[in-house]
Amino acid sequence: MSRNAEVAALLEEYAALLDAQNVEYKPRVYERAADNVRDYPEDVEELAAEGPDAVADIEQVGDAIAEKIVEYFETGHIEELDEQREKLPVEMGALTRVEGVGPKTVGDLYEELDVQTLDDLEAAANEGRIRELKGYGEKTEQNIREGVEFARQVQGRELLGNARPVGEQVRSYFADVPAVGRCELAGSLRRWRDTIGDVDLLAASEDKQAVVDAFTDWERAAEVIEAGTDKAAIRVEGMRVDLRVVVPDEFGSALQYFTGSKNHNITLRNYAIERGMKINEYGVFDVSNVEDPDAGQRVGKRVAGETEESMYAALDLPLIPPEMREDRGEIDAAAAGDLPDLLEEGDVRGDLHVHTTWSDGNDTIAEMAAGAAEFGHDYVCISDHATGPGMVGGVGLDDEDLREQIAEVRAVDEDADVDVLAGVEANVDAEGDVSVADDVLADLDCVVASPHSGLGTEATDRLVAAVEHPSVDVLGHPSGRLINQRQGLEFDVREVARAAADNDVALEVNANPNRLDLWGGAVHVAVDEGATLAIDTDAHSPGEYANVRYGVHTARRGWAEASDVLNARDADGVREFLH
Ligand code: DGT
Ligand code: CA
Ligand code: CA
Ligand code: ZN
Repeated sequence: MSRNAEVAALLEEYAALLDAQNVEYKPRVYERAADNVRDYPEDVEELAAEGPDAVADIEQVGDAIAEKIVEYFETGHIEELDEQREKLPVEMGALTRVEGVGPKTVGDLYEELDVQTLDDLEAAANEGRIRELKGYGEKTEQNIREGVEFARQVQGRELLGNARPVGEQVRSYFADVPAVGRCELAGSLRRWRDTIGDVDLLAASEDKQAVVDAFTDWERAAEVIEAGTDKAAIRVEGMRVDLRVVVPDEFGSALQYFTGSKNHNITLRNYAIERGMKINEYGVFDVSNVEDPDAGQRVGKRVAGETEESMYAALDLPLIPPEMREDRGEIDAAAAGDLPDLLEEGDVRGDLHVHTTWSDGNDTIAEMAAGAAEFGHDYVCISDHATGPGMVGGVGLDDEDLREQIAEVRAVDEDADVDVLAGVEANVDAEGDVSVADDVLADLDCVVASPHSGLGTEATDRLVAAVEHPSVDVLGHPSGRLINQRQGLEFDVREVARAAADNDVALEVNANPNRLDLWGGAVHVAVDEGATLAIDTDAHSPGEYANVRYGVHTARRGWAEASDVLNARDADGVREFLH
């Protein structure tokens, strides 16, 4: 597991701090470098060990940036970043999470109003001080006031895509610690929730203290928050990581308990009580002959606990996959023998939504095709942005561009190791229409229609119209939300799903960790309505193909089976659906 994302975040912070001080040009350079570091398919830390020249081999990473990256891995700090942080002592991450507040605004508000924190920003907005500033009106102030509220709600919850690698890094570190027996992620991370409050880990050991010590000694721990004899918490990349250590015999019961969700556990506990059983983090206990089952945690005859399977089996239930443990009826389904046969990572055979240098992607059609082959896909659909509202800076393709691109896709397809399909990602306008000429639509294999504008409004009719459009094949990131940043469209998922099922349009589960759109609860409704899903990464470089796992587990949160998923079919099956 690499630390590429961690380094990328620091470069982005540096870019934002410079941007806030109106430094020209350099912020973009650092942002581009950050993107390429984040997407770099191998471990940047290993390059750094070889020195700055090796790091500078990464595209868009120059000597100065390469040296900073090496400095960071060697010392844990980047001196110039620390200097900028001192110059502009603001909570950049929290402030720029407010919609409409970018680094430049942060710079202005610090200069003029000494705004450093979300509290400062809220006070300035409430007291009407922002509207007094040059270039800032009443409307902006109002937007900021509303944005602060949203930013507060999401504060402290980390994206799954950032938290998951941290959890996996602890596990691989523990793989070399002799005292650690079994070790699993727990909590929301094991359930693949789209945001994570804290990272939970559970380890089994006969020597709990040794495991706690190894944990708090981990070189990646920026801080030890607390440490006891069988549990500890550290901070890694700003995230709290909780560890609990139990004896091997109680590993299954503890894992079941600490995986949650809380509501799943409550419903399961009641289910157990009705059957004369008691379930807790120490096991399942038969209390049918016990006078006072609440006299203690370990009262009754212990019938299960070493494995999670044994816990559910003791209640005559099959193991319920962690992603389903959200109290959405999974216990009843398990009891009735109706658990779905969930989609698995290996079921996905292609990607129907990726970008290239033709629009805002980083790599060519041929490179994206080669990347798809290397990832193990059978097919990939190139779906660059069409022009239209929401497409800034002339990024999108017009009809003529698309005609040319289709020709290139056909040429690449001849030699590629995967089937390369010609697609487009068209913007869904306010009427649910797409702005691509009919003859071009007819030549394309796949039309992904996605909302990029007018977000934050009620949009059921608009999305239903898009789904009913005769050329549309996939409704891309249906809500347009950006987790922790932008709320996205509101719509009646059931109504849109029903229309999608009726019109043979697939609903996307966009696997980008910033989107996860549709999300688990919505997937559950879509599957219930018989809609087909498309699990797409929206990759802008080959490194992002690996994000597909976030889409797969999000679909599993919605009880999806392989048969619900378009790109779990082979290439012929996909072509048939698109036709
Ligand atoms: P998060 O961290 O907010 O993303 O969500 P979780 O689900 O990871 O919650 P966390 O870290 O507070 O606790 C981990 C698990 O421990 C949780 O999923 C279920 C279990 N748990 C914690 N508190 C309670 C509780 O009060 N009652 C029950 N039944 N289980 C709990
Ligand atoms: Ca947690
Ligand atoms: Ca926790
Ligand atoms: Zn896209």
